[in-house]
Amino acid sequence: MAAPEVTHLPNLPNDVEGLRQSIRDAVVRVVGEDPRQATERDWMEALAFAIRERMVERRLLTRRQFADEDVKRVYYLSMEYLIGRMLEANLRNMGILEPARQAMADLGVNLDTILDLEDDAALGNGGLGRLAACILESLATQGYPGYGYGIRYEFGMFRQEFEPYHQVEHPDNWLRYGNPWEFPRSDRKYPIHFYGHVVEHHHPRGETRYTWENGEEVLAMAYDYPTAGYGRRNVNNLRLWAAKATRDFDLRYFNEGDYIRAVADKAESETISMVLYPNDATAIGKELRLKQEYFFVSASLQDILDRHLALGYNLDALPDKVAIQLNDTHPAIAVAELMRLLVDCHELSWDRAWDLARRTFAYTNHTLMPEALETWPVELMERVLPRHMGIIYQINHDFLEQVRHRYPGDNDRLARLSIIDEQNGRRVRMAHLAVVGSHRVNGVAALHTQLLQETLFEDFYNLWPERFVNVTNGVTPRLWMIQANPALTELLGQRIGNDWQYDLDRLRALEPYAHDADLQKAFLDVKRANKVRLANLVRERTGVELNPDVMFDVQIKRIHEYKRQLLKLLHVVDLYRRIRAGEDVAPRVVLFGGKAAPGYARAKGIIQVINEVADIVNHDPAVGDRLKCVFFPNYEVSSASIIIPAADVSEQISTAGFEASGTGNMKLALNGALTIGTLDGANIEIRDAVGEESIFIFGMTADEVVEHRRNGPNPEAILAQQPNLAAAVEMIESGFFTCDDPGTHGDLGRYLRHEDPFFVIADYAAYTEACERADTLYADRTAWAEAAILNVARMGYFSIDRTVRDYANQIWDIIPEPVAPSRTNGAA
Ligand code: F55
Repeated sequence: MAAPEVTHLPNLPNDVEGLRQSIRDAVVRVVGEDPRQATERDWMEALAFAIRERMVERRLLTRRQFADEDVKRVYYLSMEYLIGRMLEANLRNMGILEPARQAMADLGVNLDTILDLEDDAALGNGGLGRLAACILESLATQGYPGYGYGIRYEFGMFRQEFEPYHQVEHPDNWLRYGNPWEFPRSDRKYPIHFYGHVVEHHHPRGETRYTWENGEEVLAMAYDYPTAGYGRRNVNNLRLWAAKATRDFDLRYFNEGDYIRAVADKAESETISMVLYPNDATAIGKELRLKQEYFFVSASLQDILDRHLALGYNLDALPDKVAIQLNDTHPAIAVAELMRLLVDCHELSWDRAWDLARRTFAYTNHTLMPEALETWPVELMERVLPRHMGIIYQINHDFLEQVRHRYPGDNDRLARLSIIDEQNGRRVRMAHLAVVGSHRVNGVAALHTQLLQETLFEDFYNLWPERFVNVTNGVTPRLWMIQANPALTELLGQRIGNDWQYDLDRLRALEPYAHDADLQKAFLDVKRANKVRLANLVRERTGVELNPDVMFDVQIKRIHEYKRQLLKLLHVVDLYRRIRAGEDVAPRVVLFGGKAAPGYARAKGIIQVINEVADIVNHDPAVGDRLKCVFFPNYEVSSASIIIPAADVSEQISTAGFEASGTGNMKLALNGALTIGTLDGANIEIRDAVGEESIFIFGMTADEVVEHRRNGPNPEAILAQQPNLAAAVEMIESGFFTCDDPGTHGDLGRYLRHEDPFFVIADYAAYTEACERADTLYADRTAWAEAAILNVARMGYFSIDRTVRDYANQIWDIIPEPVAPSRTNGAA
């Protein structure tokens, strides 16, 4: 037993005085600068260090308590965490935002200026990565023993610029100034093996054993990011892995005498964690991607098993003490890797290992789109991960035996269910591996889960209906309300108190005041102030001047055909033409934001045409304030938190059946924007929650879309009957918006007239009609305010805390373990 002074944890003061002292000390001791000469960035770093030492104290308290209480832990495996800035979030969740603001002011530094210096941690593409970040924050906030695992990409999501209309990608060197939030763990390194071959060892009695020999090794080194809960002392951990070359590479030089080659190989092996693939809706068939997936999965599973054994549990207790959630199929190789670790390294029997693995894993699906489903050529998998290919064959063999037994003679079903797709040059279907290897599979909204059961996983659903559950997505109100919208947070506090900050359902207390004229006025004033804040940012970033007194109509999300930015753009062009023709239309600002995958030509074309239309519309003196169109450059988490609170209208207009859930829809509605949306993803649940009066639903249903596809779409016939729409399409394809090269948009015209795969043309009339309903309501300020207030009051269900509780209860079987305030630092 160590002496008390060894086991004692420090307990740093959180008052203004104590913080000021820590920050001043950190400038000298950590940053190495004279406080008299420190720059704003120096102060930012010093502040971050003062917070991080307080976070690590609570992290250690949390870890001690989890160990003492024998808790079950959940491990979230995700290739992406779209975190955004950490400074303000950490200050707020640690409960020291206001004292820190005062301490900084005492030191002569404005906190808000400092907050704005931080780069976003953009280790994700979009919804899937942001959901992972929200889930981690909520696990800590609710006191759940939850750990994140992922990759510490050297370069996150690219920075988007327009030159002047088309997207140009720039590398996101987010670590260039170092990163005060991470704790490098040079003693936490695991070897990760690639290539080589498998050797069978036959034992006279007993099972055949396998060893994986030769090939290459790279090390995975841990970097820890503490994650604080809001309003409690729990601090959880996000562990991100970086690739480091092994000493092998140094030895190679001695063996081969080629120094330059040895160093080059060393550097090459570290490229595994170099860059995030910027694709959000297509599978990436690259060897490096497969290596990234395996790299972080293997390191995470080795670490999880190490911790499990170090805590004194045996492997048979794995499903009782460990739940592992697979965020989409990107980490699905975990199913084979855990089998390898249990069978080859820990020498469990195959059947015992399989039972443990299946009871430990669960899998979240985020898409039905065929092009997004990951499949790996058997030949590639055999070369890169030869042992895993053998394990997958064995899993598939056992699984198909089960299917044969249940459906004798049904070979078509066997082929459909198989983990190996024999049709397309033999490929491993990662979604099938994930379903077979999990005890639960979930979709992310009610419609999405239903469609999973009826289409993509129909055969699996018939086999194992009990495995399928829905967990509708949510968003964290800490970031998406309290941080992003301080003015509304303040107003809510005055009207209904602050209980809703800990239980978002309590926003419902606002309902009885929805028609209160004072509240309505205050609510509209808050919205206007947020619009002024956004207008200032838009002026700074684009030079475009926005009038805060007209409707702000916002579509912010990745650029994709199915999300239908073109539908909104056609509306803009239609309005523009009608304004020029002297028609009186309701004024609006249309704001787009979002990135296109660099290899997705159609999406990049959509960005270009929006920018071109915007340029013409915004400079046409005949238009004035009646129509403005802005493409906000480099849309990211930090800009989302300025845009969202300023939106009057939220565009959620995907072709029904294609958006798994959406989460931007929730953030916008929570901030009082009224949704114009299709019956897709979570829009359906949002309508059920807020009521028909606070949402403008339009367009084909998912069933009608399927029907329409079957009959073959006929955009030309529709265009012939809708002169306004036809005129808008003609205006684009005629080259009106591209003075230099009129041919540029001919292709877009052909695409709309003859292909229109996502029914932009077919839904156009219904869409504009929904926009007009919104215009009419907007013109009645009282009626609008009432609908928007009710919208906010009824969005509590979409808190990520509810989502996480659903996972905890339906899938993980874990309970909260709040760190007791009475727990003293001296406790061992
Ligand atoms: C990232 C990498 C690949 Cl290889 C494929 C997809 C993605 C990705 O970013 N997907 C994504 O963001 N999916 C979205 O997930 C959200 C959270 O569940 C959903 O709300 C949204 O509907 C879905 O498109």
